[in-house]
Amino acid sequence: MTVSREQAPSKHRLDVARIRKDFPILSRKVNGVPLVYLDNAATSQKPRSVIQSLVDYYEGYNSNVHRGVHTLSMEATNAMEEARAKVAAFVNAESPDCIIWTRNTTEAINVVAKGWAMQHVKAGDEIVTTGMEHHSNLVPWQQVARERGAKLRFLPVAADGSLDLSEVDSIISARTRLLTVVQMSNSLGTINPVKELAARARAVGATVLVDGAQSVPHMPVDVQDIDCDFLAFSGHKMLGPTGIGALYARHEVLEQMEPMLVGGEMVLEVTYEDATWNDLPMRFEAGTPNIADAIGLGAAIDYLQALGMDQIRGHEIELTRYALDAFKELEEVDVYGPPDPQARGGVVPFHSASVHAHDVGTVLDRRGVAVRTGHHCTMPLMRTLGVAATARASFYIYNTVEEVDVLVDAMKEALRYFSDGAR
Ligand code: C6P
Repeated sequence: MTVSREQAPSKHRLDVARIRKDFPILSRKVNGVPLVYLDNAATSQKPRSVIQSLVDYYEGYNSNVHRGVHTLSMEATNAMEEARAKVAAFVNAESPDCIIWTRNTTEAINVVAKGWAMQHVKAGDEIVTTGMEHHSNLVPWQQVARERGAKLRFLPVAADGSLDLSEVDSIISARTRLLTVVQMSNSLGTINPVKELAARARAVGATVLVDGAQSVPHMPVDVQDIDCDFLAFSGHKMLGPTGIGALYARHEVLEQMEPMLVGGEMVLEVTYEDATWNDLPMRFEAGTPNIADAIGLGAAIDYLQALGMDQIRGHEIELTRYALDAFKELEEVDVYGPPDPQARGGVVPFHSASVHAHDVGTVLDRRGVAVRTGHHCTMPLMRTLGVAATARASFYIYNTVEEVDVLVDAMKEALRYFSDGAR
């Protein structure tokens, strides 16, 4: 390996070698070489403790929740509610009742769009978002705006990948009913000043939603400090199972919302003609919930908290700094997002005019390196950047600078291969 870069002295204290032993998948090979998993923004790998929590549930106390007085049902109910309390504490929610189980971030945002926005956004109102949103935090608002006669407005993306806030005082105005903004961009890595934006939105009486899909897994996030009304995030990006996510909602806002789904479990009293709604949070959880995966998310939070979110953030800043320096050696490659590793998460998107992103992905895969290629569910942003697709490396607790070296070497190989016309 020829890359000669000074490694910054380590301030974080993650024992990555030990952490890697907790993740069975990291010892597998891909195409005959060790797996280098750099697709964590898409989904993270799972530690043995999370996998074991699912086995424990199914082998030991599998049962429905909130329904039975029998022992298994009470054990399952307690475990799921304990997991809810862990999620609440993780984002500093006022109470576990402010946490609604969803399948993922996408569903959490839709719960707000259908259950809050359809009631509270009126004709002539404005919904303010940004030019770097994931489709999951854009398409629901397009629908709300269309159906309610409201207008969507965008805080634009500056050339360095940060938000251009020069017009913020005219974009967030007395007409703003909702500000909905991603805290960490999945396509640029940019960390947005959500606390300052929320304060600006509150000052004009607007409601605030934060898309925490990429931030909650990677940095400390505190809903009371941000002062947001909603925070949406997914378990599968933070060491938890797929199929479980959460919506944090401020208590008084939840009281003003309508449930998106109705049926069993979310009702208090039902007659042949009518029904009344259950207390929070069950009012928003119709039908049997995803019990096992909620418990698994609780185990994932235990794992993250044992490491410390500040330490995790520090580790990723170092990897990102190292990767940004390494990519500077590749002149034909453009790297997107803010140049300062402190201003971004561990997401490094890159693109070369000489190799299509999908070809990059294929060459990298031959070297065992898993990255995501494509538009990353941010098609409007790709148009702003002037590219159809990028390749994206994204880091987590188990990644190492040696893996960044493998990535950069493999990218050099892709550039050589395609510039030689050796297709
Ligand atoms: N981004 C990525 O590879 P779901 O799919 O519901 O768990 O998360 C949706 C979502 C919402 N907002 C942001 C900022 C996201 O990054 C994502 C998921 C993945 O970038 C899959 S498209």
